[in-house]
Order: sequence, then structure tokens, then C-alpha cells
Amino acid sequence: MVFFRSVSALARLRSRVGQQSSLSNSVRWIQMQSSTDMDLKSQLQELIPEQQDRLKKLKSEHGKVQLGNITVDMVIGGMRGMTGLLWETSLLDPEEGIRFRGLSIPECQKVLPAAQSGGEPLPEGLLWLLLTGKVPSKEQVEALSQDLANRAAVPDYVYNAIDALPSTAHPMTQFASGVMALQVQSEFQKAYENGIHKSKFWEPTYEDCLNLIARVPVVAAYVYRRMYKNGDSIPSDKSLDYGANFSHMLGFDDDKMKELMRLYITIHSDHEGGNVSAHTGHLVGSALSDPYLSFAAALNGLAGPLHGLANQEVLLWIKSVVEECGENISKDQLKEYVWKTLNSGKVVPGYGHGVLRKTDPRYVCQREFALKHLPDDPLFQLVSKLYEVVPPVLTELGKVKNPWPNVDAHSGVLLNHYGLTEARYYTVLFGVSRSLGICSQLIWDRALGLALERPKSVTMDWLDAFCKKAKASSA
Ligand code: NMX
Ligand code: MLT
Repeated sequence: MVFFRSVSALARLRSRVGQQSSLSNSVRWIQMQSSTDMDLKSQLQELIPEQQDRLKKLKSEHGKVQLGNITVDMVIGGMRGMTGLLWETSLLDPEEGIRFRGLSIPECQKVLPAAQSGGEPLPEGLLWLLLTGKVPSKEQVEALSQDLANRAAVPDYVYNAIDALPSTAHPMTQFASGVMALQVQSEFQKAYENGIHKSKFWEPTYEDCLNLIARVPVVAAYVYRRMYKNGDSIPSDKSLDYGANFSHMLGFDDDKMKELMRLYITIHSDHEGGNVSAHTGHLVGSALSDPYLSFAAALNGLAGPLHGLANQEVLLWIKSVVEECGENISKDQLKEYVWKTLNSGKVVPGYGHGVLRKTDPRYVCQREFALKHLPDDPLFQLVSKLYEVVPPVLTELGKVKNPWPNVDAHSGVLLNHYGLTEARYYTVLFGVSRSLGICSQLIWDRALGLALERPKSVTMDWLDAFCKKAKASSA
């Protein structure tokens, strides 16, 4: 049974995939569903033993193969370029950007089921893909959508925990507090206390993860309405898909905003394992902390300005440009403003990346959305101008490894266009999206029995002594 949206989409995908031999390993995952089973959990039940065997074999046959050398630069430079994590759901190529289970963003846009013909992918479909490595049918996505809707009830004490904070507290503080309060209902914690066998860890983890993914939009929308709409909450609408319902609960019922939300959640969901939020979630989970504890920790990493908070910083920075120079700022004025930012010891938010070395494809697809739906928006035009001005300036600075824009350079102006103007809230949207990737991997972490994460650290004295010894022995 063919589950791709059309035979021609599948043919196009196959021909593209055929041109990229480096993808051959991940492509083994891109397969048509062999089962019509609507239940995601039973699909996982089938896949897990196969992947456990695969990992066992990798370990026994290739366990001692070296993946690279660790240098002093890597140890003091944030482990950049050091391969040290297993992360199944996505892989980042510095030139090409992210692939979810082997599929690029344009490929996901072609083959994942959409709410409307030719529209943006439904995030539930992406979740299915992340978890199983298979492109789901529309029916499977609808079943998952219903499952999530049925899991979305949030207990009152979660709202009370948020209400205990001043309404001026940063939205990420309120959101992470809400996620911590959701932890009270952890199935994993209960099962562990009851002595569950480790071969079954993935099952309560699955329940927690699906519950968490279902509930975070409700909590996030509550924070938004509390902060910006006098606490006037909007109940969830079970007839809507995940992205559309989130938009609805926030108070945005425009169809285009719902499409934007579907795209937004899909592209922000996962970015391999080394980014601060994903790595934190994985690290905390490796201690067998349950998914709520792990994801709340991840959110606290996402809330940093060099990571997820950059989306807030970008819109505030763009608005400061407009305030100082007006919307019709010339490229020369803009260049001057960028230098002013750099000379005051700040970063240009939305530009640069720890791994990417080209324009982020998540930026590109948001730009395409803007060109299609809001080409005349003045802030979009300013973002386009920045794309011409910022990279040469950062290159001239001489130390920036990637002068190109990342995902955060574009998201704010799209949200702003549809009326979600409160920049301080933007990282919460990133957080809701990231629950899909981090939770999918957490299920596989427990299914594969991945180890407690505990790398070795050293002191400067240790490094000095080691390097001196190495120099002497090579002389
Ligand atoms: N503006 C100014 N300076 C920059 C920028 C930038 N956009 N990007 C990198 N640099 C500087 C960086 O601060 C470092 O300076 P120093 O040696 O004085 O400490 C130098 O260039 C080398 O850094 P890189 O190796 O190019 O970048 P690194 O991997 O260390 O950091 C980021 C990556 C993303 C933290 C960095 O590019 C940055 O601060 N960008 C702006 C913030 C941002 O957009 N973050 C969002 C990332 C995506 N996300 O959502 O998480
Ligand atoms: C992300 O989406 O997590 C960011 O692009 C940061 C990263 O990948 O390091």
C-alpha cells in the first residue's frame, strides 16, 4: 500500500535520494508503511527488537573503531566537532542542514500528509516519522491526532503552579514551571517505584512522552493568554489537528496562521542531538529521570539567548532597528547598525551556528512561506535586506565560522505578521515544537537501553601536564 501523497511525489523523492549516495543508510528508513496499523505504539513494538539487535551488532562488531581525535581545542571549545552522542531521529549536515530520518525539509513538505492539498506538513506526521522512520498515511496521522487530543487534559494544579508566579515572569519560566508540574502524573516514575523491569522502560516512557507532547500546547497557550489576554483561556478544540488547535488556543484562527503553526512546529521539532536543548534532555534522561524532568531541563537550555531565546532577540533587535532608523532603512544604514551592535559587544541574533555552514534550510522554507503569503510585509522586507547586509559584515569580522542566517532570523516576522507580536513569548513556541524531537529520542533511548551519560572532565593543570608530556615524547 502506498502511503506517499502521490506517486509522482514518491518518484521525485526517489530520484533525489538516488542522487545522494551518502544518504543510503538513512534512506533505508524511508519506506512505505508495510502495515495499515493505526496504532503507533504497536508499530514501535515491532521495530524495537530489530533496532536493539542492530545496536548490539554495531557494538560487538565495531565497538573499538575510532571516530576521530579529541583535541585540546575541542575540550575547551564546547566540544565542537566532537562526535559523542547517538541520536536516531535526525541528522544535521553542515552544508545541507537537517534531515528528519533521512528526509530534508522540502521532502517532508512533499511526502508528509497535510491538512490541505499542497499545504504544510501536519506535525503529527512528522512525529510518526521521527518515531518509526516511516512516512505515515493520512489515516495514521489522523489517528495519532485524535490520540493526542484525548491525552491533552491538564490538571488544575498545573495552572495553579503557573499562577503562583508573577504574570511578569518570563514566559519560558512560566512554561517550564508548568511542565515541571505536569511531572506529577509521570507514568515512568510510578512504574520505576513499582519495580518495572528495564526491558519495559520504554513503555511508560512512551506514555509520558505522548502525554507530554499532547499537553504542552495547552500549558503554553495558558501562559500566553495569562500574560497577554487577561487570563481569558480558550479551550482546546478536539476536532482540530495539533498545530491548528495550538494556534486556536492561543487565539489565532486565521487559516494561514494555522498553516504557519504546522510548518513552525515541524521545522523546529528536532535538530540532531548535540544542540543545547536536545542534549540536555538526553543527558537528564540518561539518569532515568522521567520525560517531564528531562524535557523541563531541556527547556531551561532552550531559554538561553545563544539557543532558543534568539528568536525573541531577533524580533526585538529588528524592532529596535525600525525604531531608530524607520522601516525604509537603506542598506548602508543597516550595515552601520549591524556594526554598532557588534562594536557594543553583542552578537547579531539569528546569524551563525555551531554546526551549519550555509543558510539554514529552516530559514529558507520560512522565507518561501513569506514570499508566498506576505511578500509586502515591511518587516519581511527588512529581514530580506538583512540577508544581504549581515553575512558580509560577519565575514569581515574575521572570526565567525558561519555568517549565514539560522532558523531564528526569520520566525518572528512571520508570527508578528499574523498578530502574535509578543516577542518574549516566541521561545515557548520553539519549546512546544521541540517536545516532538526530544521525546521521540527519549523513547528510543529507553528502548535501546542507552547508557548513563558521564563524559570525563579534566583541569587546566591536567591539560598542561598532558600536553607537555606529549610534546616531550614526540621530540
Ligand atoms: N554575531 C556576532 N558574533 C558572532 C556571531 C554573531 N551572530 N556568531 C558567532 N560569533 C562570534 C562568536 O561569539 C565567537 O566570538 P569569540 O571568539 O569572541 O567568543 C566567534 O564568532 C566564533 O564563533 P563560532 O565558532 O562562529 O560560533 P559558535 O559555534 O561558538 O556559536 C552561535 C554559535 C549560534 C552561538 C553563534 O553563532 C551566535 O551567538 N549567534 C547569534 C545567536 C543565535 O542566533 N543563536 C541561535 C542559534 C540557533 N538556535 O536556535 O539555537
Ligand atoms: C537548534 O535548532 O537546536 C539550533 O539550530 C541549535 C543547534 O543545532 O545547535
